Amino acid sequence: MRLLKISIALTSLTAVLGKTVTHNFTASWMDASPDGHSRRVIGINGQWPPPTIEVDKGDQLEVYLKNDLGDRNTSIHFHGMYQNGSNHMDGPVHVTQCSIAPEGTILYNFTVAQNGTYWYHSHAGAQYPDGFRAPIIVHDKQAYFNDQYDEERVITLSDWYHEEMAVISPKFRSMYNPTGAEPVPQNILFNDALNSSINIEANKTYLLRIINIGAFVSQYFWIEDHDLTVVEIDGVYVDPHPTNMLYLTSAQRYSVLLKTKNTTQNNFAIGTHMDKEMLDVHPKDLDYYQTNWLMYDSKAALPALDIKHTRFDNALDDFDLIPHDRRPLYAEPDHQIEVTVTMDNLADGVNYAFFNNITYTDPRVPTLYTVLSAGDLANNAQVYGTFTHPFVLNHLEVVEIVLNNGDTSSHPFHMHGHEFQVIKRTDAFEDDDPHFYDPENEDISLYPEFPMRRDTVNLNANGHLVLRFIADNPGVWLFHCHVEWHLEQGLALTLIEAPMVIQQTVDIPQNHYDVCESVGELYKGNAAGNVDDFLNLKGQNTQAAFLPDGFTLKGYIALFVSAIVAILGMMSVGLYGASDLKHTEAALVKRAGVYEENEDIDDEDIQDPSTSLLH
Ligand SMILES: [Cu+2]
Repeated sequence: MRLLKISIALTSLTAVLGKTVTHNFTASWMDASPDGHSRRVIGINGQWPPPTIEVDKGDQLEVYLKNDLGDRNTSIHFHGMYQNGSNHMDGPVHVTQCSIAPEGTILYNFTVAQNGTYWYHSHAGAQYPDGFRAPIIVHDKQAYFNDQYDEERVITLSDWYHEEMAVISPKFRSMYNPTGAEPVPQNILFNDALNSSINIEANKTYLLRIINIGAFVSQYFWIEDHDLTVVEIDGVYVDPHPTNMLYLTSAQRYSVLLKTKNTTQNNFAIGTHMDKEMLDVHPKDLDYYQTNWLMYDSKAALPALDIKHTRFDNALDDFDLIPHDRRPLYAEPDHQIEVTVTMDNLADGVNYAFFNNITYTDPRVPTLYTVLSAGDLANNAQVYGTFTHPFVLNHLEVVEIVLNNGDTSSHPFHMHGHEFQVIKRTDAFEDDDPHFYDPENEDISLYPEFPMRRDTVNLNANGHLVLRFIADNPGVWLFHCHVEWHLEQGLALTLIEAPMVIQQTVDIPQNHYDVCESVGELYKGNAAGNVDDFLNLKGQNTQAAFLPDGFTLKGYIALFVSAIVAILGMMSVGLYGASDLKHTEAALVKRAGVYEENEDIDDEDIQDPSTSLLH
């Protein structure tokens, strides 16, 4: 009897706590040809596409990642997982962990206390577009739409390049690409193939989980002659919302209910279309559309897409969605962070991306490890360095982020560790008419009563966004553009949320420190690796020097072009660059507009511009 009681108790405990799901992942190079062109990709356990992770809400997920890539470091980020109490399992290198060197193994181990559609991807330099990305599905027996569908299907959308990132990225971030034109993908894939089919039966309802696991372009998604009902975005359940077309930026997810036809002898085209507005150049031989099929009958014809009658201007606006939990607008903010996105050239000729003049540059010590080694100084943003662009948040305060877009392109912004309320989003505007946030004329009565929440949101060209969240998840969280090219250009900042609580709740396993030891990266000290004086940032990684005042992008390009055609011009660029590199770290810090009072930085501290986003 007693044994039975213990057994019942253990069973119910497991039901509450969830089971443990363990994956042993070995990342290695292999060949694949998803679009007919064979290339080297990063597979997991000799499999590409990498396996989908499936868990139930409440499960413990353990992923052992062994790096068998041989020629580079790696890591995994579990996109959309809040990692409450497990900040060190978040994955971005130099933010919450060191890079995993070849032959190294790390254990990611955390409780999945949320539900919905997610994905995992490498977060070590520009690496996931080489194929290291796949879905994570968190099943939830309590989902409000659980009894409204018969079966589910997972659909991934992705742009695809024929060359490896290690080949494309250096060419992209180079003085020979002064406008920062993003590499144009060769294809868009659907479930990592071309012309795929989703097999379904008539007179049923399906839950489609659609994920854009791509690196760059946003995509439109629609199924001809079928309606979609949105029920989830980025893990947040929303009230049922009918639409016939979705627009997914990189990293966004939608779950939709699809009611199939009662009877039909036909198959239907599923269209995907890359957002051409995001491309700086439009190659003539690029296929901007892909045709896939909703397959009712494998013997029936496969119809072509009817592009002529397809309208893209009525794709779903996610701002209109209402979270099913009806969480009201958060209170007026305790802490407002306003940043403006710009793209510009620095003195090395490379085109960078900035929040308020700062382009993210990796610290020498992962920011989380600085929190854990800084004692009381962890509350002082200065210890995290200038170029991680740190903001220290107080525990449980309401934080508002205002994002102005001073760029001519849209950008999908992702916050680690949180979903945020999107309380305002302007349309896109022309270059000569940017619409930035104006506190004097802000009409807060227009903010939604129940704002939509998600973890990745699109910022329109030359417009602005206002986001709110509650700082209830102590940790170090990166906030960045999810266009991998723009992250490479430094479009990121660091939120250090409740550092004193992090010190009390996060316990780094020895395995993670061993990873640092074997790769030779620091795991104690401030952003410069200084362990004796945390306010002394001497030796921190810095961004490249600014161009001289009055030196515009147009001026730079003109000089660049003239330099190509004249040896003399080339020499002048060299001289300009050489003279400008004499800009000191102190001058850079001052120009960036922060910590001007830091007297510990002196004029001799000249550092090479960091290229450390590539690992
Ligand atoms: Cu971007």
